Amino acid sequence: MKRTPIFVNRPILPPLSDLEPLLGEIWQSRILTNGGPLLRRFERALADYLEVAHVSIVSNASLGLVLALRHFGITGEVVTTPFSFVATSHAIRWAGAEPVFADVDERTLNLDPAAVEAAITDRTQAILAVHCYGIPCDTAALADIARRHGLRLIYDAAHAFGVRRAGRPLLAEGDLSVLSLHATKVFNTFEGGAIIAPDAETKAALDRLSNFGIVDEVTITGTGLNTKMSELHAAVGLALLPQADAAIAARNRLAAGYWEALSQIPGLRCLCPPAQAGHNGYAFPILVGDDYPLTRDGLYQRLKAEEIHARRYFYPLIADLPMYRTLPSAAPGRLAVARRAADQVLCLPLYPDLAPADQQRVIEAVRDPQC
Ligand code: T4K
Repeated sequence: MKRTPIFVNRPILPPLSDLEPLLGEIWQSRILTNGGPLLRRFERALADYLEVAHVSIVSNASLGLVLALRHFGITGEVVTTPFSFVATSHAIRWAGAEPVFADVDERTLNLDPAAVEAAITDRTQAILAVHCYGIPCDTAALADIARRHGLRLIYDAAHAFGVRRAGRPLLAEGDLSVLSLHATKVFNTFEGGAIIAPDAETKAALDRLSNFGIVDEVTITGTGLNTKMSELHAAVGLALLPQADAAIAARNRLAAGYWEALSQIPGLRCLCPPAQAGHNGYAFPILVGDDYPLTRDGLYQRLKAEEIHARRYFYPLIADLPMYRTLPSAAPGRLAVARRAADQVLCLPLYPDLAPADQQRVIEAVRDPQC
């Protein structure tokens, strides 16, 4: 019997009835983009929800990262993690700079501060760290390294919507943080992103860069890009924001269920400890080790045969992709922790309305992989 597919992720959506009045406003005003009224409202609502000073909303996080690097004029070396979605390194290249890979920490799979420090040269201008799966980086150690070496510290916070640590929003860390509002994220505007800015002046500069560098009809001050979000996407964001808390709570409940069922299985390591206060339940990554009856790829295929579409986020390692593997920092023998993680990781299906019976199907298939 063909079973219904279970995907790794499903987006949350606002009720259409909440979206319709906002669409009515767009049709009435005929302002479709270029920093319209809904975008401005969404920007304020998002900053308030995230408890950050300012956000500059963009069309996606990839371009947000490019803008963040361009804002600081980074064209030299950027120390970064190879264990991420490929957008992280691609953004460095699109900004005109060069990635230098440093290994990750075994416990978090985020940049290892000691490896970062060892990778710094006199051409290094910035660190681009990722809070992978919404798990916080060692922000204190990275800030200390950045300060001592006079580097910019930028966070790819694509996965970190709403994450708090010791009562503080993680997104407030670093010189700038970039959030993704893509369909696959904890909160989405279909496509979208946001740069968290510490002050109004930085936000204004980022907003200009996002709009061709335009100041007014006759003044253009920088080589800007078009990375604006439309009113349609902003309307989705405004209509969906009231559901963000419930979505995070549901994700954390499901993640706790996986932890309970899978954390004691020999050969498996669950990366995210159970619902740490302030986490957002973005993903449930497991690492498949030698004591498990199947390899990671064996488990991936076994689940797929059951129509369970787990995903190998993040494999292949960025440093092993054709456009990066000739870099000295990507050489074989380096990045041992990241390479092992890329070979072992599997993200299990996790989204707010994952039905209990479907989660049970996943748990049973992982628990008894040879049935
Ligand atoms: N930095 C990091 C660390 C990131 O992870 C990402 C993006 C970025 C930067 C860049 O952010 P953006 O520029 O996108 O804002 C997805 C996403 O496209 C990507 O945004 C995300 N990270 C990455 C981790 O995953 P794919 O190619 O794996 O997605 P796809 O289309 O295979 O979708 C995965 C599953 O989600 C599907 O099996 C079904 C479900 N899905 C997906 C979409 C798009 C839906 O149910 N509905 C949908 O509309 O890259």
